[in-house]
Amino acid sequence: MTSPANLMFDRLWRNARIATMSADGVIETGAIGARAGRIAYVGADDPALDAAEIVDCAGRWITPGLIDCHTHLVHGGNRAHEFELRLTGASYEEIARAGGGIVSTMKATRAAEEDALLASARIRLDRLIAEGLTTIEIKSGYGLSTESELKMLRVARRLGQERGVRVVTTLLGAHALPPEFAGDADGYIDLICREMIPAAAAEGLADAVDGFCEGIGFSPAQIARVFAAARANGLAVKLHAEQLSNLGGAALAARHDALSADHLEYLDADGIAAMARSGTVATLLPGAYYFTREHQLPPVAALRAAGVPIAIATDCNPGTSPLTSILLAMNMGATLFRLTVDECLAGVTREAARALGLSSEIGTLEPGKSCDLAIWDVERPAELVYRMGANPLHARVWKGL
Ligand code: DI6
Ligand code: FE
Repeated sequence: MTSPANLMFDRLWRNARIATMSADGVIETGAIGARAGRIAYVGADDPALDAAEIVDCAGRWITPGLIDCHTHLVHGGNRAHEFELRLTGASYEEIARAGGGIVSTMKATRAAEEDALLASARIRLDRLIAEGLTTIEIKSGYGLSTESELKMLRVARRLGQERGVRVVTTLLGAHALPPEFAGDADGYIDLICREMIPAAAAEGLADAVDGFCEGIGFSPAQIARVFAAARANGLAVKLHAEQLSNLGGAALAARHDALSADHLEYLDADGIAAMARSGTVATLLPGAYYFTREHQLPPVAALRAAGVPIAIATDCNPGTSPLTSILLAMNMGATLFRLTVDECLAGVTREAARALGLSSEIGTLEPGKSCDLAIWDVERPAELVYRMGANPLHARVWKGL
C-alpha cells in the first residue's frame, strides 16, 4: 500500500469499507484516492489525506467496478417465439437444426441497420451499467458474413464511445454455419481464416477471436484452424466449449493458450488439467444453464481443486441467456453452481479481468489500476449475491469519474 502522507488526489473516496479483491483483502474504514483516472492510493482512511474533491461514503462498501467477460450484447430481434416452442417440449438443438436458433438471429442481425443494432444493444448495456458494470466484452457471431460480422463489431466499439464503459470486442465468426455455406463448413472456416479475421484485425475491430466447438457448431479441427489464423493476426483466443457435449474443446483452447474456455458443463478431468496448466480461465455462464434447463453441472469442485480461475458472466444472448443482470448471474453462480460469495465476487472482478487479459489494468483495487469502482448500499458483500432482482448500487466510477 502507498504511504498516506502528503498525497494530493483529484478525487478521494473516504469512510468506506473496501473489498480490494487483491491480496490486501478487506479494508474497514478505508479510502481510495485517484489521480488522472488511476488509483493512486488504497488503504486506511486518514485525516491527512486530501483531494480536490472528497466523497464521504458513509460506511458504504466499495468493490472494483463489475466486469461482464462474456456477452452477445449486440444482436437483432429476439427469440421469444422459440422460448414458447421450448416450453411445449422442443429442445434447443432441435430448434437449431430446424433452421431456428442462431440462424434466426443471424437473419434479424443482417437485416438491421447499424443504428438500430446500436439502439437495441444500448438498452441492454444501460441495464448492466446501472448495476455497477465498468467493463464489458461483446462478441459478434450473428452476422456470419465478413460484412455483417464487422458491422456488429463496429456497433460494439460505438457503444464504448457513447457510454462510460470499457468495451472489449471478440470476433465470433465461428458461431454457426450460415445457410449459404450449408454442407461446406470447411469452406466457411476458410472464409473466417482468410478474410474475416484479417479484416477485423486490420480495422482494429477485434481484441480476440472465439468459436463454438460443438456438434451443432464446429469441430475441434475447424476451431484449431480459426485459432491459428487468430494468432497469425495477433489476436487472443477463447472458446465456447463443452456446453452441450464433450468434444475436448477446453483442452484444445488450453493448448492454444486461450484466455478462457466458457460454459464447461461437460468438461472432463483432462480438460481441467489442461486448463490448470495453461492458466486458462473457466468462465461459467449460469444464465444459460438456467434458461436451457440444463441438468449437467460444470465440475466446480474439480476446477477449484485444480486451481483453475473461475469467472462468471451473463452470456447475454437472445437464444440461451436473455439476461441483463450481472448481479443475478452472481446469484445463480451461488445457488445453481454452489460458488461461494467470494468466488462470485471474484468471478465478476479479478477473474473476469483475467479472462479478458486485462489483469494489470482492472479487476482489483490496487495503485496503478484504472479507478473503476462500484459503491454499494449494503451491510456486507454477501448481499450482492443473495438478493434476486435487487440493485443496491449507490454510485459507479469509471476511470476516476
Ligand atoms: N452458446 C450459447 O449459449 C450461445 N452461443 C453459444 O455458442 C447461444 C446463442 C444463441 O442461441 O443465439
Ligand atoms: Fe456465449
